[in-house]
Amino acid sequence: MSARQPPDSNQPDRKSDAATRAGLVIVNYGKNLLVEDDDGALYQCVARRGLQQLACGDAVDWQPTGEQAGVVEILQPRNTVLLKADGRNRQRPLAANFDQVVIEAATEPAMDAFLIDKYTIAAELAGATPLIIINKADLLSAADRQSIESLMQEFRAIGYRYLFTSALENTGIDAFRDQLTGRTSILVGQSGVGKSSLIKRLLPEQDIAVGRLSTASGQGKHTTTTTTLYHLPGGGNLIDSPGVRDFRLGEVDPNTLGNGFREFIPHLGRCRFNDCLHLTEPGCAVIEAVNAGRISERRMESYRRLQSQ
Ligand SMILES: Nc1nc2c(ncn2[C@@H]2O[C@H](COP(=O)(O)OP(=O)(O)OP(=O)(O)O)[C@@H](O)[C@H]2O)c(=O)[nH]1
Ligand SMILES: [Mg+2]
Ligand SMILES: [Zn+2]
Repeated sequence: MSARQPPDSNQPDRKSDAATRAGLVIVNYGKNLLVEDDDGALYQCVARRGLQQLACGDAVDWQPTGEQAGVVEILQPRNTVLLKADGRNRQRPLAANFDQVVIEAATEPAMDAFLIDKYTIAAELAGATPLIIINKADLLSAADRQSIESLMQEFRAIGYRYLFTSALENTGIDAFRDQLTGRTSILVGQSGVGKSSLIKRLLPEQDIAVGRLSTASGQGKHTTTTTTLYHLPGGGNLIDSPGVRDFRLGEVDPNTLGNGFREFIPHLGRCRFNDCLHLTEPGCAVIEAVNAGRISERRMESYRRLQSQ
């Protein structure tokens, strides 16, 4: 037997089975991963060569290589995944195995209804439920509140929940916690809306960095740079993610996009043409529903915008 040959080369399965343990990816720092075992202990891991990109929330099999270190060997199939484009415009997994996408917005930075739409569609296409949080409620004038309420009525009509919170004044936090209990949620939204601030309210013991809004630009300073999974005391997990300027949906088949609009679903399959894209086709059941006031014009406009991107 050559010295370079691994000692277990005749029985690779037995060896790896014996040493392999189940784990949960808590943070992905790029090359390095923080993996939690079934007992809640944390290990600094690297992925074995050739393994696909891992994400926060991934279920993995890994092998210890030292006291608190290991190598991730196997990625378990994902129930859900959210992708994001990296600097080179390649799609990378941001987080996996969540069942709820919490879309956080505020008036500072200015609310972007199209961004909220895109997140609801990403959630639906991933197979997760959207929840909308309007944070910084303490900053809202009566007029702000009214215009936000009327936008939220659109989302409510679709079947989405929304809540007002203030991380600053500690309001709406209990209602928010209720929506998180027993689920794995990912918190998304523009930089500076207060995602980390809300998590701090839910987990006061944790050391969570919070950024400052530059008053000059109204843009959030990018504070959270890694996606991290936190366990909630009442059960459930919450994943904090770095804020975005813009969120792109990535590659979606034009024929599939309509499935991301939950309010389109009852009308899909009722168009004259099987391959109807609901843009200008005659006999389109979705366009009829818009004309009849059953689908919001604004959401339809978002649909058209996404189809043309
Ligand atoms: N007035 C007010 N300010 C808030 C509230 N929540 C957060 N902020 C402030 O908003 C700024 C940004 O908060 P973060 O929690 O860092 O925002 P974030 O969404 O995590 O930002 P990124 O990590 O960059 O994505 C901080 O200065 C917070 O103090 C709130 O409810 N009301
Ligand atoms: Mg943050
Ligand atoms: Zn149609």
